[in-house]
Order: sequence, then C-alpha cells, then structure tokens
Amino acid sequence: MMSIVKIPDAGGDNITFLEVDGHLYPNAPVDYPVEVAVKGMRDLPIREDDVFVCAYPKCGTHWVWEMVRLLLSGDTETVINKERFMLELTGNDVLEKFPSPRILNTHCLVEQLPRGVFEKKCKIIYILRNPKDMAVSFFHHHKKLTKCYEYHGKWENYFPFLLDGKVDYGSFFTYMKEWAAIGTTHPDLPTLTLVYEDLKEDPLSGIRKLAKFLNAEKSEEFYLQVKELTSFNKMKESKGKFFEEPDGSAIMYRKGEVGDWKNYFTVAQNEIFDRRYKEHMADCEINFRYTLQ
Ligand code: PPS
Repeated sequence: MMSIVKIPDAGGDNITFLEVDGHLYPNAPVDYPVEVAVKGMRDLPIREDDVFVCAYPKCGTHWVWEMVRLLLSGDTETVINKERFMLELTGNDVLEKFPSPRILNTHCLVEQLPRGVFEKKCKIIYILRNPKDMAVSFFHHHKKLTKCYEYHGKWENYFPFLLDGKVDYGSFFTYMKEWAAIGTTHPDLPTLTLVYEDLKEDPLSGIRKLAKFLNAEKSEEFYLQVKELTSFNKMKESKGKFFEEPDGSAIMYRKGEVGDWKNYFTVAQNEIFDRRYKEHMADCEINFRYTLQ
C-alpha cells in the first residue's frame, strides 16, 4: 500500500508524507519512484564491503558519511554527489551501479535494512544525537524542504506533533530503542556507535575510531585533513549548494551546533519533553549531553 498523506500538526498546518506499508517517508522530489525504492530495499543485493551509515533524521548522517568516504577512499577533497539520496529513496538498479565500497545512508529501523546486511554481516555505523537538538533541526528540515513536505507551521505546533512521532521515519523514541538494542538483537553484526556531541567535542578521536572500525587506518596527518574537510563550515561551503533555498543558503548545513534547542524550547516544552522521554525510554538508558561545556 502506498499513498500520499497530509497530516495536520497541533495548529492544523499539514505536512505531506509518502506512506508505504504503514511507514512514513519523505515525498522526495527525486527522479526515482520512492515507493519502488522503499519496497525494493529489503531485497537489495548486498556486497560484503558495503558500509551502512544509520541515524534518525538530523543526527549527523551526512557528516559521518563524508568522514567514512574520505577514510575509505583516501581522498583529500569532498565531493558533491548523489549520496544525499538515502538507501530507502534510491532504486536497487541505481544502487547496483555504485562502485564498491558502497557507503549507504539510511534513516530506517534495523528490521527494515536489506536482508543481505544480516547475512553478509556488513559494517554498520550508528549515530546518536541528543533528541532536543534533533527536534529543532527536524523542524527546520520540514519547513525548508517545501517541495517535499509543503509545511508552513509554527514550532509550538510542530513540537507536540514530533513528540507523537507522526513524522517521516516515525517516532524517534521507537527508533532509538530499536537501535540501542542492536547489540542484543544482532550481536554478530559489527556495529560502531558514534555520538554527534562527542564528534563535535573531539572530531579527531571519532575519526580514529571510524578508521579502526573500517580497517582503514591512516596517518595522523590524514586524520587532521579529514577533520578539516568535514568541519561544519567546510562542508557547508563545499557541499551546501547541493540543496539550497531560493536565496542560495544551504538547507542541510544549518547550524551544526550542540544546544541550539535552548533557543526554541520554552521551559514548559522542556518539561514536557523530559517527561515524555522518561515515559518512553524508561527501559533504555542513553546518557545524552544536551550542551557542551
Ligand atoms: S538528514 O537530512 O536527516 O540526513 O540530516 P543529517 O545529515 O542526519 O543531519 C543534519 C544535521 O547535521 C548537521 N551537520 C553537521 N554538524 C556538524 N559538523 C558537520 N560537518 C555537519 N554537517 C551537517 C546539520 O547542520 C544538521 O544539524 P542542524 O542542527 O540543523 O544544523
């Protein structure tokens, strides 16, 4: 089953999504029919050296993708390419033409990954970001990608809507819990968890961890180059043009900070958030950092 759905936020402003088999996806204006891509995803032929970069939306997927690409290729410059088109939004015939090693981004749940991932035991990099900053980033994403979401609502009405998980890729509580359990549900899958806030605080140590995990260890000098090339400003400058607003400003490279949520959350919203977080995540301990000292 596939349909375009318009879901109202708490103020009655609609957001448009694509619903496929009970899951919401962005109704992305890509050349490929998204429903075909989504439906084909489970059966994508997987290669042993495929690497998966997995994160809930707005948690740093494309930042880490670039780190991985530089480490695996040994390149010393960033490229503008089609990697923005996520695994679930790209057809299998297109993905099959990608050269190895493929680095595949996805916001999907563990159980939605291609079956071959579990058979071939592919490397998985999972990224976590504190959900308050994610919420603010997702708000801007939904508002700015007007062709996709047709959304013009306000933060105060978006906030409860997001907490209810009525967005593309579903509730972030469900997502975080499912991914947090991967060590138990799939103990044989090689998985590296990276945290957005840690990468902000100390990108070099994240880059070293990644290199080791990928068996792509390089010199300290190279790691420094990766750090420079993947800094927020550098990526915004080199890759921001790939998606831009009519005024030319980058949509995907907005602020890249820890703690921006404080500019949006009211005291009451913060209390609601903390309460809902506790209710949903009681059996799943993740110690997020909501600010950096
Ligand atoms: S998407 O569209 O869901 O795939 O977005 P995703 O790539 O997962 O995350 C987007 C947020 O990551 C920020 N970003 C970065 N932060 C720090 N350093 C670098 N290099 C970097 N690149 C992207 C991006 O700005 C989005 O966060 P916000 O808070 O909106 O700025």
